[in-house]
Order: sequence, then C-alpha cells, then structure tokens
Amino acid sequence: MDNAVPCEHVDHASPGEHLCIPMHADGETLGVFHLRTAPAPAEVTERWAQAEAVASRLALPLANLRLRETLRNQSIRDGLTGVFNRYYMEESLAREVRRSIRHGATLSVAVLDLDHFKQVNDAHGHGAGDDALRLFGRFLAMSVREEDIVCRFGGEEFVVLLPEVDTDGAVDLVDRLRMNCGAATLGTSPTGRPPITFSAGVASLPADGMTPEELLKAADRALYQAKSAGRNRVVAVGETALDAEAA
Ligand code: GH3
Ligand code: MG
Ligand code: MG
Repeated sequence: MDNAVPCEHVDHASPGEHLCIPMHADGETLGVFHLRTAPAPAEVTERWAQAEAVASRLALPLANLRLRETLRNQSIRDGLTGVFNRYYMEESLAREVRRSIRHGATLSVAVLDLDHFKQVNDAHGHGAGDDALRLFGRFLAMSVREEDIVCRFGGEEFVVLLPEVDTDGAVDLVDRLRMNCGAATLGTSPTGRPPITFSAGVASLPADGMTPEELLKAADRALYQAKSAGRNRVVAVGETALDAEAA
C-alpha cells in the first residue's frame, strides 16, 4: 500500500506487494499474517478485507494451540527448575526401555542426589536452596545432549536418562558433570553458599536390568553406595566407589 508503514521483517528488495496483518486473540498479539503477491496493487487492495478475515479466523485456533502447548509444558516440567518432572521421566523411561530393547541398544540411567542439601537450607535459607536447585537443573539440562532426558525426581534428587550410552560412557559423563557442578551452580547472589556437590548411581540396560523398575532400583543402590563411600562421587552398579579425590 502506498502510504503504509513498511514492516521490519519484509525484505524491501523483493518485488511485489506485501500485506502484514497483526493477529490478536484474547487481547494478545500472536504474530503477523504476512501475504506477498506479484506486483498488482489494485488486486491487493481489493483482497485486504479478505486477508483480514483470514487472519482473524486463524488467530483463535493459534491461541488455542499455544495454550495447549503451555499446559502440556506445565504438566511435564518441574515448576522450580524447568527440567522434566517425575511423571514425564517415568513415561520416557518406559519408552526408552522399549526402544532400546527393540534396537538392541544400550540405555543408561543416572540418579543424582545433592550432598548434604539440608545444610544448605539450614545455613543459607530456603531461598538460597531453591536458587541452587534452579541453577543445578539448568546446568544439567545445558550439559547433556538434546536426546538425553533430565528430570527432577523429587526434592534434591534428579534422574538423567542417556539413550545409547553404556555404563562407561555414562560414568564418564556424570563424573564430568560432577567436576563442573560446583562452579557452574554458584550463581551470582552473595549468599556465601559453598559450591554444591552431588553423588550419583549409574545403571545400564541390558547389564543391570531390563525394566524401568529394575534400572531405577539398581541406580538407586549404586547411589546409596556413593553416599556411604563419602559422597561427591559416581558409582556404577557392581563397581566400587570412584573416589572423588582420586578422580
Ligand atoms: P545427603 O547427602 O545424605 O543426601 O543429605 P541431604 O541433606 O541432601 O539429604 P536429606 O534427605 O536429609 O535432605 C534433603 C533436603 O533437601 C531437605 C529438604 O529441605 C531439601 N529440599 C528438598 N526439596 C527442596 C526444595 O524444593 N527447595 C529447597 N530449598 N530445599 C529442598
Ligand atoms: Mg541429598
Ligand atoms: Mg535425597
């Protein structure tokens, strides 16, 4: 249109006429309905009303789709840390176990539990504790591959599912997380909180179990060993604790 304000996203070098119609629903701007035609200004003007009708018809379904995505996200993600919740972990573990058995692939499960976390709350307050959990969740999610699944199992316990990773690979990866965890989760708030550490147990399919329950139980047993051996270490099923100082 001759006197219209040009939209920023439109490539002005490209020929033709552009119609950009903001899409609104429930008082929110959802996006822009953008039409581009070959140069035919008269026709574009004629079709303006039609395009506006299409844009307004599309806005509500689009808002509904977005709402559905938000609700789905809320139902599968942990509110504090943003990583997946236990419900999603259980669903994913069952699916990954089926997939691994079908393809004859390995699958590792790591259970991570923050060390002496009660002391963090006691000494620095629940706010600092929540902050540490948030930073830890973000650190885990950012440190693994996209196909790995990071979940908050509950409290200060997290589960990481590692498809197509065997025990050695999983222990290496989790131990690397362990070594980087302190610095990565200190944050910027001056709470004086010491770096957090975690202990972890690792179990793998097929060696340590062929069902979600067996794998979680085995990883939990290994975690218990890691705690008993002094914390801040990673233990795989059937192995002796990897000493934090020796690592
Ligand atoms: P351990 O090394 O044996 O695991 O010791 P721990 O203190 O971490 O274990 P314990 O099970 O005794 O305590 C867990 C603590 O985690 C206690 C609880 O207050 C804290 N916690 C659990 N969920 C949250 C949370 O959402 N926010 C905060 N701030 N703390 C939490
Ligand atoms: Mg703990
Ligand atoms: Mg715990």
